[in-house]
Amino acid sequence: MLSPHQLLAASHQGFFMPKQASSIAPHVDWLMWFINAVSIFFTVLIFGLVIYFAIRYRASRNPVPAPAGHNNMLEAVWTIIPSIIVLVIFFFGFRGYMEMSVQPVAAHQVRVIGFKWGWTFEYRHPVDGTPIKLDRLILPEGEPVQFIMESTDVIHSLFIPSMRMKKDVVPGRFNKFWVQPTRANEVNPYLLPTDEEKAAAWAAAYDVYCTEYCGTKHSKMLTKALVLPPDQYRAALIIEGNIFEKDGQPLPLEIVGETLYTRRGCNQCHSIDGKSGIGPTWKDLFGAQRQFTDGTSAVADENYIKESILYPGRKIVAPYGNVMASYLGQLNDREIGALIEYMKSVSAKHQTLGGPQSNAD
Ligand code: HEC
Ligand SMILES: [Cu+2]
Repeated sequence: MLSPHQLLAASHQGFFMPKQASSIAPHVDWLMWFINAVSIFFTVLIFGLVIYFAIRYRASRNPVPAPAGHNNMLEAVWTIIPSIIVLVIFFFGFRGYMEMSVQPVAAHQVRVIGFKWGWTFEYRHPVDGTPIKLDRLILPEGEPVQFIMESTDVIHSLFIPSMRMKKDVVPGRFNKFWVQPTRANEVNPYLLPTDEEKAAAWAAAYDVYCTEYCGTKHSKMLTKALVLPPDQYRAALIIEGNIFEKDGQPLPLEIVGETLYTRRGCNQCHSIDGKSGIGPTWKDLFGAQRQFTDGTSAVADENYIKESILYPGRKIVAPYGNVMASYLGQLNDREIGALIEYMKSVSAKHQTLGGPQSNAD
């Protein structure tokens, strides 16, 4: 068992806010503390004076009130000093805002896609430039990263508290933000052998949230940002770039499908244990008869599933709503094939003869 002190040291928690982990964080914190200090100072001053005056000039001691006059000096002082303070706050706020808004010329690029209810972070493969889609962030230490953010449904907001970075993710437009991480995580999960150790290392990475209330599972839009030294960052992307293989060996398609099921957020709405969620369960889906809201029906085969993924609005399974966003252009045929194999693997009506399907082609 860790002591509370060790837990605090292992977490990213600072005194009030998580420890600073980006180049902008000291500016944000400085201004926040300055505003806090000014607020506390004036709160104490004003309440102190109110109490003091209430006692000092109480009616019993001063039965005949003196006429309240006008004091030009006093008026000038309490106009000019607050104006100067407000201008100082404006100056530092504006400077920080400009620094956050002006995009660095050379930066790593990450496309951020917010959806109900998860995140997809799209990278480019460091060697061949092909897209890599992850549900967690990997960031290089000491190098600027630009986020190009969009939403497939409603407004979300990407927040990395340790980096003091937060920006809305809005449907129908791109929002940009950039960040330069300053503190690499101590443990790199990609260098660890077992899944448990990897999971623990990811758990110790920086927290990422959605901070714009976006519906039922808004609070489940949690993920992690892992900061690695640049060479390890590159190596991690190369490993992640190939979900179809592990250690150079092709993986069975249903295993790839299972990875996509969690990594691409299908699990937020579809269970595999028979419980219905926002969407129908995938248990025994393959080969089953589907009833649609328009009264028609069909058998769930490969074509139907592919159509449901690319054009979810065409056939709405009763009694569900049309809430699934299209994955057109987001999942390629090979990935959809893997998802279908995964659905088959959790469906009793489907038995593949001759063992699991390999994707070695
Ligand atoms: C926001 C919730 C949500 C997410 C995320 C989601 N779906 Fe759906 N999905 C639904 C709902 C609701 C339905 C039923 C209504 C319809 O047919 O559009 C559905 C229907 C389906 C169907 C037809 C199922 C059936 O029972 O006939 C398939 C196949 C499917 N989704 C695949 C996927 C895949 C693959 C992913 C991830 C890449 C995914 N969905 C992500 C909500 C979601
Ligand atoms: Cu959200």
